[in-house]
Amino acid sequence: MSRKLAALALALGAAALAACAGRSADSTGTLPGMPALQITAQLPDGKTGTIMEELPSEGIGTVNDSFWDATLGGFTQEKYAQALGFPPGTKLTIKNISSDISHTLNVIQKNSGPPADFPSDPKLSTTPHGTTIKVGFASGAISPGATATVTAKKAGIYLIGCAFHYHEGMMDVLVIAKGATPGPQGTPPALR
Ligand SMILES: [Cu+2]
Repeated sequence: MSRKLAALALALGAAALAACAGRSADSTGTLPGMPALQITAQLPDGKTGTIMEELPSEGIGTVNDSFWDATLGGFTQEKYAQALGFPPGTKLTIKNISSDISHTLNVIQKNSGPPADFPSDPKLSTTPHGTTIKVGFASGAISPGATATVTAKKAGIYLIGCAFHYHEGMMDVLVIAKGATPGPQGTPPALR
């Protein structure tokens, strides 16, 4: 891993700590809009990781992330929208927590650092492509409740999005770096 990336991973972790002092890396919670479904997110110090996704307007929301200078939404490791972070080697499960809307996870491009430079109209495939996190990876359509898997091998900063709902705010930053942790969560919808 480059020094720049290492510094970034630390900064990302520090931002998360500052926002949620005392919060442990692992969390179990009831997801917004789905009070009967309990989800446990296994975070970066384990060998597996979980990305949950849902249309921001369904409850997962968006977060105005000052570190990335971008509005991120639709993807999370915990309950609400947040920047994502995992160490290289993490096997990722992408779970669609929507009740009735299919989603995808596509890797759009790499980014050298903040700000997250999301393209205005990227080409996003709905056909599955690839098994590792790199530019061009496409999960294909993931039905409500279903999962797809991918392995995070190569360190880097990746911009991701949903092929169906990119223009409705399903875009996020995924950092693969040693020590990377998820960013602070967006505000719960009820408190906005
Ligand atoms: Cu979507």
